[in-house]
Amino acid sequence: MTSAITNAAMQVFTAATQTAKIADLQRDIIDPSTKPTKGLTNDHGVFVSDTDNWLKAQDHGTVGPSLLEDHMAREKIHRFDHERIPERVVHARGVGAHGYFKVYNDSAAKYTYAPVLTDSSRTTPVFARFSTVQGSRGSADTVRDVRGFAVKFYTQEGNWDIVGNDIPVFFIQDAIKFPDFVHAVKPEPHNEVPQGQSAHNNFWDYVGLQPESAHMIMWVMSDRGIPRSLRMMQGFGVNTYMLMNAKGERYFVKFHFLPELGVHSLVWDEALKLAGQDPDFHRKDLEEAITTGAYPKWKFAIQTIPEAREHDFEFDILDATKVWPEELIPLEIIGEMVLNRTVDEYFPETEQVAFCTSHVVPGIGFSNDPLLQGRNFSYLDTQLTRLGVNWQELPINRPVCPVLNFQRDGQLRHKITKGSINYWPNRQGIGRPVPTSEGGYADFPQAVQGIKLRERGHKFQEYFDQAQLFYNSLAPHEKAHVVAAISFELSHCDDPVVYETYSKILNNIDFDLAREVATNVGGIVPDRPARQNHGKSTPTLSQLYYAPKEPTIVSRRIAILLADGFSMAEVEGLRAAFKAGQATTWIIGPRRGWIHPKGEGSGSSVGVWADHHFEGQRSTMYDAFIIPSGPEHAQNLAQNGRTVHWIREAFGHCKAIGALGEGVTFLREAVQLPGVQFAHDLRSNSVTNSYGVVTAGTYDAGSIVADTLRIEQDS
Ligand code: HDE
Repeated sequence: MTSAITNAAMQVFTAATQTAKIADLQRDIIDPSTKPTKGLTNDHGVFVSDTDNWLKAQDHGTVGPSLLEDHMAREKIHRFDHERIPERVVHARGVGAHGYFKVYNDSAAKYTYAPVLTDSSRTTPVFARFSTVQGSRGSADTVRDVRGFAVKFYTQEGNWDIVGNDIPVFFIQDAIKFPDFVHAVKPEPHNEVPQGQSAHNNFWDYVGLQPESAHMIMWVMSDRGIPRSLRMMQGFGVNTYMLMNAKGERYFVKFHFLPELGVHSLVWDEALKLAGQDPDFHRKDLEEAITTGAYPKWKFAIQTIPEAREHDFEFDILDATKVWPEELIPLEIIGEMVLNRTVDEYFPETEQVAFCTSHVVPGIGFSNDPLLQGRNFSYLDTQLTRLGVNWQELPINRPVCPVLNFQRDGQLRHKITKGSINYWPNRQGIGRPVPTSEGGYADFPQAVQGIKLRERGHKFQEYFDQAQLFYNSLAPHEKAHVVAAISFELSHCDDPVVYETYSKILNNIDFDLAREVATNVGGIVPDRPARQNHGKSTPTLSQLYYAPKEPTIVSRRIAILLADGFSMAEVEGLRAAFKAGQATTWIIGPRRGWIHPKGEGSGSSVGVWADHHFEGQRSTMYDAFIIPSGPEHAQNLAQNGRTVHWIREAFGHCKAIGALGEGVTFLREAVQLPGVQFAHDLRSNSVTNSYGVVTAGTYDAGSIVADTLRIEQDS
């Protein structure tokens, strides 16, 4: 990225992001450039004169033993030895950003008295952390996995956390199963293989024996499992929560985030390659979008069901393996979330942020969803191990509203509370703090009765209806991707019991799916469906449904492939047009340096500065490509194996590709696929579009951009 873009955008975003939480964090931010002293100190403030030589007993010129008395050296090493904390047992790899949340009006007041959801004059600061689930902190971003979508709302009534995912359902129905599920998906215990993948015996063995996971498996094996960007995913609270209104009425609720840029995915081959070529692809994408001012934005929506209608549905609304179909319970869009600030330092913010499903504010509560009830125990518990008992005092976790209570002591307590009283009730009862019902969290007076049993409701026993609904709702290419994904995963399982069992599970979802996968992986090919397909489908489950209404190239990465001898006017025109569409443009040339247009010699400083050289990047890192005209430039490109590979690979990944004049000749030769013709006449001005490739004889930035937009949208 050019520093010019970064600096300009930085100024815009610095001004725009002063939420109450950012102001709060300032108390703990150290900016070395503004410290009154330049001197380097130890942890106790004593200046250090030498950080590079351990104190030794030696004659000058000889090496003597290092002395333990060097307290400066010992402190440095001790601190270093303890830099790591336990990584999250799941969702270890993540990336976070700050932003804000706003509601549009008070329409949700029908359901809740929580001001964060009803007061449109408020801007609530948020911190969002996105994550993969299976891999360790150092694993790759683009693996096939669920993505965590956790948001901490720093409301004036305290912190509220939605600890959600990019997929609306979950693998299991009861929290007690979570340790088994996680053990099964994580690297196998004997050899700690595989990393960042569910393609192994134990995972498919477990889910084959737990058919309640079938619905979630369909989602993870679909394109949802390999998002193009964290900014292009839906977010779901998954569990069923409760809302309470001022009249004391309760509603079941599900929370949704809908990305402004639509839902988009990588293709599997791209995801696999990126995992090696750029393991930080999603982290960098988020950072690039925010620092260039293309702030990620989601609409926030709720689905609600009045308490009295709990049992009116075919499925149990407390079962986290089921969606609430939008045809039955429509989404109400009530607000939006924008992320507009990257973190200053990864560890104290993204690593130390601690989410808990039990963090709710007055007006929001819990349902009896058995997954949620277990989660409410687990998250607080895990933070104690990860961060210690005073984790809520850490800057990223502390609320922006006052905290005052009699909780005390414990390791690493930061706060110093004055006074002689640390209990309630106390003889100074009029003092502070006193429990207050006004504005306090109110539990709903709910009658509870039952027999203690280890059982699940009978509707929880139905596992395949919605898995089938999801699969039926996919477009043909999306279905093909599911077949390929499950076939890939089961191919990595070498125990026949595993792939045979799973082929059978699939036959409960779709006969063709089961047959295709079983044939691919050596399973038992069924000769009849295990159950009748109910034939229902809904458009809202395919990610195509979430494409933006107007095509957009905002924040898309467009590479202009250049060799010496190109046309300067064209490149300048294209760059200006892409910039106007808020895409980022990257010049890729034979070297990082000046690439010269037609008629300029190698010593000339007339030209375009290449951001990268052909070998330094890969086609997978870009959304679209343009090859300008120029006979010499096209010939230079054609002679380079790497550029030919760039184009062939991008074409195979269905990327939008544009070419002009002689660039089209290069493109045609590079792709060289039998039967693929880019209809094009070099003398003609007309723009043609076939196979996602836009070609034109001569330069007209307007039509090239318009067509690229259209293709971007289609692909
Ligand atoms: Fe989590 N989950 N989870 N989970 N989860 C954790 O908490 C757990 C579940 C989710 O960015 C852990 O702080 C149980 C569903 C996200 O810091 C842990 C169960 C959903 C994150 C934990 C579930 C999630 C976590 C590990 C079964 C989607 C990352 C570290 C009942 C709605 C949050 C931590 C972040 C993290 C427990 C199931 C989402 C161990 C017991 C369902 C996004 O406490």
